[in-house]
Amino acid sequence: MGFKGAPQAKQLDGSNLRIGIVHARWNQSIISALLEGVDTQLAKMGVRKENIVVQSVPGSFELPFACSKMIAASKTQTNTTMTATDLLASSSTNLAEDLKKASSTSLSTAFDAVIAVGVLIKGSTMHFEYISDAVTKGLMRVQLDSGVPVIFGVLTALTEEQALERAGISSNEEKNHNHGIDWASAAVEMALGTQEWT
Ligand code: DLZ
Repeated sequence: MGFKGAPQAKQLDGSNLRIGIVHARWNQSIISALLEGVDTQLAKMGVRKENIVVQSVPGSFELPFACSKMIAASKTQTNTTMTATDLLASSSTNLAEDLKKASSTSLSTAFDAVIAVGVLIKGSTMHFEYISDAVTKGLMRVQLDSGVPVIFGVLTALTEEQALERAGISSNEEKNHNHGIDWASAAVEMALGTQEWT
């Protein structure tokens, strides 16, 4: 029996995208499996390794702040591969041609999408409810405020077994599905979509 929950991934080309990943370190083995799912799917969709930046934070509660900082920092760096000095040193006598080349080699380092990955497992106190709510609202706010899609890669599981199933590593193979795959597809789709809308 195949997994029926996730919509079919579109055939999309992520080869020009830059993707940020921020993950929490709580429930590390589950996080690792989810990150593997993200990584495999990003590669399948053509996203290049050098265009993926991974950062970690202690727990899920820190994800919104970290995503916000990561996006803001990436927007302020614009890497121009041909500088004015390069232009002056250029042996070509055709300045117009050189200027055209310089602008076409300018590469933005801004992220096209960020994936926030965390695993929250319900305990015996209200901690789970408060953090789940804060993180969900925080990540939504970051994407609306920044204009950069932030993918909600946070499992909010009632039991550890549920989280293992959603990371594709439980002993019940029938129930296994790695949600990291869906998060990577969503990141590429949203990144390409927002490029088309502007
Ligand atoms: C404190 C805490 C607890 C109890 N459970 C989790 C969890 O299941 N998953 C997770 O990502 N983080 C957990 N944390 C840590 C908080 O997210 C946060 O890192 C701390 O409260 C410090 O702000």
